[in-house]
Formats: sequence, structure tokens, C-alpha cells
Amino acid sequence: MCNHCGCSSEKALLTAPGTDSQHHHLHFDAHSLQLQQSLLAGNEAIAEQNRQWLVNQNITCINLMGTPGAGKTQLLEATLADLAEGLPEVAVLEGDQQTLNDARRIQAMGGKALQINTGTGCHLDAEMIKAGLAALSPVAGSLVFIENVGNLVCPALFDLGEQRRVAMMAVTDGDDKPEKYPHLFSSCELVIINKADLLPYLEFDLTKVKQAISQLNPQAEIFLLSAKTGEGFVDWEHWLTTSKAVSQATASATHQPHG
Ligand SMILES: Nc1nc2c(ncn2[C@@H]2O[C@H](COP(=O)(O)OP(=O)(O)O)[C@@H](O)[C@H]2O)c(=O)[nH]1
Ligand SMILES: [Mg+2]
Repeated sequence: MCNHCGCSSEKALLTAPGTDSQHHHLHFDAHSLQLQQSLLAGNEAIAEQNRQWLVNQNITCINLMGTPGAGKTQLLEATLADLAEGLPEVAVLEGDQQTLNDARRIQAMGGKALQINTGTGCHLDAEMIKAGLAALSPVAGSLVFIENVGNLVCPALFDLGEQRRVAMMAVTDGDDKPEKYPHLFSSCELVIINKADLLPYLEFDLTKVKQAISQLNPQAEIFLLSAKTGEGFVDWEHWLTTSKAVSQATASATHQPHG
């Protein structure tokens, strides 16, 4: 069991492929299950506070999760460059175990950024985002990205209070990732497959990946793009604009005077 996030399943299944279904289940004791449940319940309560605060501020918050090296920061850099004139402000909460590298990259593009270092932790949680938002102080009406710690497992379990979830992988990650890590791909509204410019050099079955994602999550949109060349950015930026409009409409509906 992961000591930090309590993200283990109730039981683990060990299977040797090609053998006669020799399954071994590893059970965790009642104490670890209780810890896991109370940890997630505590997170949920703070996530709800974050969500309320974001709605009150008319801020659209997008949680970007994916593999390490998928190009999450590069996508944000390219987005900042493109959207600079179209939005009031873009701010980024950067999650990594160590270093200030990604926050510095965003700042170098003119974005407001705060780095959250999780030490040995493998994901961001709602408490970190609450503190991060207070320190970052994004302006009302802005767009806030959360770049989660590169990891296809634990981030999916933690509601941060965001309005939108994006799962990101690169073609260099291999075409079996949605099947292997279904929870993340099931929990998002959009899947980005990055590094389209490298497709000609790899064995990557795009049709298979799209089918696997659609099977897990029929509602999810899927964009193939390249954060390096800008291919596919029209769809991504349209999605961002639409997401912002949707969350603004939600915010103004919430603020409607009653009676
Ligand atoms: N060829 C190619 N390389 C990319 C693309 N996006 C990111 N990279 C490279 O992939 C590496 C990891 O990118 P980074 O943004 O740091 O990934 P992160 O860990 O997900 O934030 C860097 O060397 C980037 O230059 C892309 O669309 N095409
Ligand atoms: Mg990064």
C-alpha cells in the first residue's frame, strides 16, 4: 500500500499470463482500509471548499494529469503563448516531487505560477490546492491550470475541486496505457494524446488507443496534438474556450439572486 495516499485497492490480484489462472489476492487489514476511507473523505470536504471558492471567483480550474514527460508543461507553455491575448489571466499550480523547474518555465512564458513540491508524495491533494490557491491568488475570471505530479495512478483518486479533468499521454508512452491505467482515463472529460509529430517514427496504434479510451469513457473527447509543432491546437483551444464559457455560466447561475 502506498503510505502517502492510501491508494491501494482493497485487494490486489496477481496473475501469471499463460498459466492456469493462478490468482493470489493480497488483502489489506481493516486499519489500512479505514485510513484510506477517512483520508479520501477528508480530501473530498476540502475539495468542495475549493470548488465553491473557484465558482465564487468565476475561475475555471483544469486538473491536468498524465505520465511524466507526456509534455504537460510544454502544452501549458504553448497554450500560454497562444492564449496570451485572449484571456484575462492564466495561472498555474505546478506539482512535482522536487525542483522549481516547471513553475520557472511557466513564469518565463509570462504566466503566474506556483510550485508545489510533494517530497515523496505521488499526487496533489485538495489541501495542497487550497493552500496553493491562497498563495497564488489568481484574479477573478481567470483560467487556472493544475499540473499534477506525473503519474497515471494516484492523481485520479483525488478530487481537487477542479471543474475539468484532462488526462494526457504521449505517443512515446505506448499504446496500451489506457487499458493498463483505466481509472485516470475514466475520470476525465478530455484525453490528450501528445507528440503527434513523432507518430511516423513509432509503432503506435492510434485506432486501438481511441477505442480503448472510448470503451472506458464514452463521453470523453480525444485530441491528438503536438505541443511542439502546434498540430491539433485548434481543437484544444476551442475546448478551453468552451470550458471557460460553461463554468462562467455555472458561476452566474449560482450567483442568480433568488425570489
Ligand atoms: N517531439 C515532441 N516532444 C515534446 C512534445 N511535447 C513535449 N515534448 C518534449 O517532451 C519532454 C517532456 O516535456 P515536459 O513538458 O517537461 O513533460 P511533463 O513532464 O509532462 O511536464 C521535453 O523534452 C519536451 O520538449 C511534442 O509534442 N513533441
Ligand atoms: Mg511538467
